[in-house]
Amino acid sequence: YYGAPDAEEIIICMGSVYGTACETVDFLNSRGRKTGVLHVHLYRPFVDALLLGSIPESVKRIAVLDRTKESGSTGEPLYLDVVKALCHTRPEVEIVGGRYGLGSKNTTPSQIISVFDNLKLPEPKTNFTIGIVDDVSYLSLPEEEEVDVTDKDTFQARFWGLGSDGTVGANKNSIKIIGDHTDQYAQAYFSYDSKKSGGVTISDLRFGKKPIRAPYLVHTADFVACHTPAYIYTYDMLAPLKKGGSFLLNIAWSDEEIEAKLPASIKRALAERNAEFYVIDAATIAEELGLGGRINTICQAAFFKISKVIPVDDAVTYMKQAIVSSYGKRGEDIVKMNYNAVDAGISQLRKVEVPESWNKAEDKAEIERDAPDFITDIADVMNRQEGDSLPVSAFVDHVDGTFPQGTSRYEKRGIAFNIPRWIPENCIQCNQCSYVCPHAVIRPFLLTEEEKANAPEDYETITGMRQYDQYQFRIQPSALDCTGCGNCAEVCPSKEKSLVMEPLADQMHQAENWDYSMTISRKENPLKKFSVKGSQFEEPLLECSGACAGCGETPYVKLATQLFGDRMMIANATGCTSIWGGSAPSMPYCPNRDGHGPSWANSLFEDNAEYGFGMYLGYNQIRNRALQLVKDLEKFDDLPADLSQALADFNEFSQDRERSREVSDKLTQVLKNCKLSGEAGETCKRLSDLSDYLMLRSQWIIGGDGWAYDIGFGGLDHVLASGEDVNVLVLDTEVYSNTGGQASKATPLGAVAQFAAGGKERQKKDLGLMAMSYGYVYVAQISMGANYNQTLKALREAEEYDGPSLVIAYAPCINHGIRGGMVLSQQREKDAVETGYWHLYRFNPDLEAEGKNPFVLDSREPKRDYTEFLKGEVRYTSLSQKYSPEKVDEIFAKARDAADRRYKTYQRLAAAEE
Ligand SMILES: Cc1ncc(C[n+]2csc(CCOP(=O)(O)OP(=O)(O)O)c2C)c(N)n1
Ligand code: SF4
Ligand code: SF4
Ligand code: SF4
Repeated sequence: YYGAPDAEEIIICMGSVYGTACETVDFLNSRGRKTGVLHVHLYRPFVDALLLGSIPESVKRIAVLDRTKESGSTGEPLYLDVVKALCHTRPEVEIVGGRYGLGSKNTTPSQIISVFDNLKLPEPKTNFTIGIVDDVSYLSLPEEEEVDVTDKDTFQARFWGLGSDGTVGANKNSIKIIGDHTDQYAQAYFSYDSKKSGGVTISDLRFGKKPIRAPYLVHTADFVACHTPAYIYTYDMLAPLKKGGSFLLNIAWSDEEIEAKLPASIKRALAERNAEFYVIDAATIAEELGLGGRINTICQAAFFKISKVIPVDDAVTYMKQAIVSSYGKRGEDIVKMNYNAVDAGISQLRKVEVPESWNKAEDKAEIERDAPDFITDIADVMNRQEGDSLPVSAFVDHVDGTFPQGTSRYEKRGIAFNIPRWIPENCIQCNQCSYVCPHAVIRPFLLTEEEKANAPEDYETITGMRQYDQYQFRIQPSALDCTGCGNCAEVCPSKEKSLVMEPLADQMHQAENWDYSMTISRKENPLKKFSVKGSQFEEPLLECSGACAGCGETPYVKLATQLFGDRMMIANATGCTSIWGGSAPSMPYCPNRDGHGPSWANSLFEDNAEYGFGMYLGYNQIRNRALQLVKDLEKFDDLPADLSQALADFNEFSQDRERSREVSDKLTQVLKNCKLSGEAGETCKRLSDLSDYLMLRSQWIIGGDGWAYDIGFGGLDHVLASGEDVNVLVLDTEVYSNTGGQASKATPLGAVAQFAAGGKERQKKDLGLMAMSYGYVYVAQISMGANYNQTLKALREAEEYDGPSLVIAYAPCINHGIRGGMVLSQQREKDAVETGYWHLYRFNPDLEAEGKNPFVLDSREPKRDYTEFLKGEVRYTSLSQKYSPEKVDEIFAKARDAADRRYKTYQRLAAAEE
């Protein structure tokens, strides 16, 4: 128990909220209230006597806080235990229960004050919630403005960084410096959005001479830093800044540019708070020092200089000591470079005067945005990191957890440094740039002469090739959605490159060209959809995802949506695919212009195959009912001609994958307008109610190797064994990518991964071979960059095969540490096959029925050295930090032997019946 010995109102709680409650109790009691908090340390066994012995005699009212929501229960668990403990012994005590911290909300002192204020009311509310504004069931307690109850000498700071710019690492380092070298207490919280890389990072740090209890994020800051210039347009960063606090902005602007360009809201906030404003051009300094984009040390030094949490000279000494221990082994030059970064952070920091006129700075007129309500009312708010402010009523249309599709295209993150510029005269119109783009943000467009005439001035085009020469052709990237991975330019096969990467800052006009491209009419695909070039004239129904720049996973799924997207149902395992595939409010799966797109859902990591199988069975159960109703309807005489025709067409093509959509849509339309009465009319209506289920769908089950090879393997095996018509796509990054690269059974021998620090000791599992052993499962291994055609062919065959299919796709990932970067994703897919690291094959049981060998080996005999591949990735080369060169050679040789053995097995299979 903590608080007033003669408290009349107390809170009973478990876990870290106790710290907040203690702080708040101190705050309230210092203002004359008599409050307290009882902390339950041991929940089971729950000892009534100990609880009763800890509650002061003076207590009249108790609020029990639970961080859980037990649907259907009369109260939450701790509340019920407390009620039971007191009901006979102290029945006069009034007990209410409430929920806190739901949806990972912070619990702050002002929320705790609202709990104590509730206890003071004549009739305190029970079953209340705090931390949300519940304007639907009105259970939330009203919350006053946030109070700052932290010790006045505790220094609080918030840093905004870009994922992988080093901000988080630098802040961890600052915490260590202060923790190790001073007697101060230190605390840090790090929060991230759900983009894979290139997202937002927020670091909240506290330092102080007294113990720090506050187990919540900083909401009143002495210091705010913005390490990413673009954020000043998006986030309300200065909201927590205290009066007299400091703001550090990393930006290349002169004082004049600041006056001209700094958003008015920031100017006003600085002036109103009488804040100190500092700038540093960390990006230029880093570039000049040879640190590339690593601005972290420079900004960290600037922080120490401004904040004075410790004497700046001490901070410099400690930072330099930390540099020696981190980089000492990498040579004097690296150490020197980082020393210089520290010195530059101190010496090149510039203070900017905040003129009084900024108090009245006026906002520029906002450009109106053509976006659905969901985007402006929910997605934009969440993307500004202000989602916690949304009231419950904002979500009434989403109570079942469904979110609209196609929301990612509105994000326009503008995170690329360089984007591709198209050089029309070099272009051979192969569409390969579009084929490989991980974000579907470079596409070929076909324009009529009129559309060309209406286009923006710099919208160059060339005459389309033979099959579509009635149109003008243009390759258009989306400037603000491109991540700058460079894969498009890298693969561009024209003699002189038709794509060159140029700074986004110089290419902003492309944004308008993209917007125009999105308005032009859709043309019938002039080529075969199932060809590399033709597939890219189909709308991608996965676009602008939050995957890392250059991710190897997304191009496969994007291609599948171009081939089957308007009838796909996707069950997605948890993993990167579910994070870039659908993290609220960002939904990159989208409908086509007719409103048809993949339905997508994510269940668990471990049960995805079963989940997808359930989708398939559930859908078909209802579809069978619809098919029966079609039969029933046909039995009626004198059906209207249009209905008879629609039924006949439907029957003819209901099982035709490519035409099922057309005949189902037609029948749906006719049923909608059907005026029949009596039994026939009733049957029509019942069928019309089920018209969403007429289509032959394409069931996909998608996930990573961690899911398919390891945790979900039992279920996957079971579903493949079922013989049903489901398609499984495994994006094989050879590690658990989403959680930072843990080894899976797909990790090859020798690869360094988490839990395999010395290189994996055993060889990769052959999932494909296991599935082939059933004899009735279609199996393929693909690697897009190695063979675009084989990838497309395998996806097509898998989908067409009337039974279970398993496609395993090699997917380069940031966790591989590709030397040369993710710009080489496609190239690595090619290298993998050419060096015998990865093998391409297709096993099609249908061929057996034709008397042919079902196994087709699409990989040629490796023409390059296996170790050449390994030497291109840090996950292999880092072995040399642990082992002697001889030992590394030995591991590499073992890895090559394992891959050779695999290839020989495939060769034997391919030769079996020749
Ligand atoms: C049962 C369970 N264990 C662990 C996790 C945490 N987790 C989420 S995603 C993930 C890794 C997924 O790896 P993989 O299947 O290879 O997909 P990738 O991220 O590589 O696309 C893990 C371990 C979880 N969600 N559920
Ligand atoms: S740079 Fe990358 S993200 Fe941008 S258009 Fe090219 S392939 Fe797509
Ligand atoms: S890859 Fe190059 S040549 Fe091919 S369409 Fe794109 S820009 Fe043109
Ligand atoms: S698979 Fe790798 S590259 Fe792709 S999003 Fe995940 S971590 Fe990033």
